[in-house]
Amino acid sequence: MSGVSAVSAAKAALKTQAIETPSWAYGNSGTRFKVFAQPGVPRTPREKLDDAARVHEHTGVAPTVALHIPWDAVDGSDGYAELAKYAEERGLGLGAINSNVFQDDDFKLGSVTHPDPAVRRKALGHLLECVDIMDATGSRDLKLWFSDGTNYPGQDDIRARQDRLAEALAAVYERLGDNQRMLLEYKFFEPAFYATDVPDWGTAYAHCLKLGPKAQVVVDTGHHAPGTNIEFIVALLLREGKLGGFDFNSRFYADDDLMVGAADPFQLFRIMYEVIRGGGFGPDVAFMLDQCHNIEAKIPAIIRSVMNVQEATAKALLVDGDALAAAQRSGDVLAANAVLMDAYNTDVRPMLAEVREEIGIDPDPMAAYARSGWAQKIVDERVGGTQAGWGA
Ligand code: AOS
Ligand code: ZN
Ligand code: ZN
Repeated sequence: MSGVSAVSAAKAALKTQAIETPSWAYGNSGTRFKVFAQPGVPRTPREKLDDAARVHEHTGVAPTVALHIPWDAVDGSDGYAELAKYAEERGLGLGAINSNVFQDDDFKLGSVTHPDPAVRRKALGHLLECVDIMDATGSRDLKLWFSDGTNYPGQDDIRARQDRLAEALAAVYERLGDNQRMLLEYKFFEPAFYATDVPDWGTAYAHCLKLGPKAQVVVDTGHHAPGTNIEFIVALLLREGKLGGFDFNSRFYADDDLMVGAADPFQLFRIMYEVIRGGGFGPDVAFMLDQCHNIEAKIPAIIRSVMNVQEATAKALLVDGDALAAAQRSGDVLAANAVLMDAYNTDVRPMLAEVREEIGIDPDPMAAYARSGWAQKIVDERVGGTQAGWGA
């Protein structure tokens, strides 16, 4: 493809990208040491949607918001339908429903893998309730992350816990509607330190494969050991038709939940390249953020994160596929690497500014938000904002 048509194809693709922001990123959050409360944070799910609407207004590519139950709980299925309507009135849709079977005393030794069947029933009940909520909100995806695991060798039976997990996942799968999916998230450690029940993509993949096509793996970029080649996992899952989406964030050490693209923009580019190469750039792979903004202002941090994903995507879209394939075929290692690096080293910011102008928004989302006065308005109007949920 010539330079000019490559750029226009990339611009057209960028206009179709959708990046989902998480409701919990708008609220106060912190580490186990301290929550630094920020003035003006949302007090209700509706106020989180108000903030998300600002992110969408200034970026043009953040049309849905992931909910977390019970952090975003409202009364009854009518309440969720009304929340969906509230979102729609602001140009938004409700996205993935995130379940929570990790913040209840009963789940100290596990949720769906707990040795006590009564606790397992309680955990399953919550997951099924989340599917009821999806029916009311029109959400497609149920995102399942389990903190289940053990801290000490011998604490529980590793194999039996897999059986219990499989049983619960099968019950949830059964309950899914035709247009609904379950996305199973893995995480190599924390809060369990000896053995986590869904520690890696292989475990998630094995369960999803058995369950069927509505079960897909979600890759949280922060959930890998240092040095893991995440783009390889992405390529493999896509090849197997099992990549359901991403929880994007950045890590330096563990599950840091920093702004995506902040710690390692090159890794994000490599991931996006494999997404595009594997045919995953489309509605079937959900691009979600899973971040917390503990010391920085939340809305601009989310805007910046969305822009970081766009920039990595734009660079990946600019990889000259023909030149790369030719270099790979001829075994020219350096030329092949140079093709990727040329795309990565392209300054795509002017192109993205044009994309924004072409869809009728300000070319500089950060400046537009700063000028909008929203940050001051929420400080003036919202008193007593709530904590997102971690450590609550
Ligand atoms: C936890 O480490 C995971 O990243 C989950 O995605 C978690 O459920 C999310 O951060 C909040 O729902
Ligand atoms: Zn996550
Ligand atoms: Zn995480």
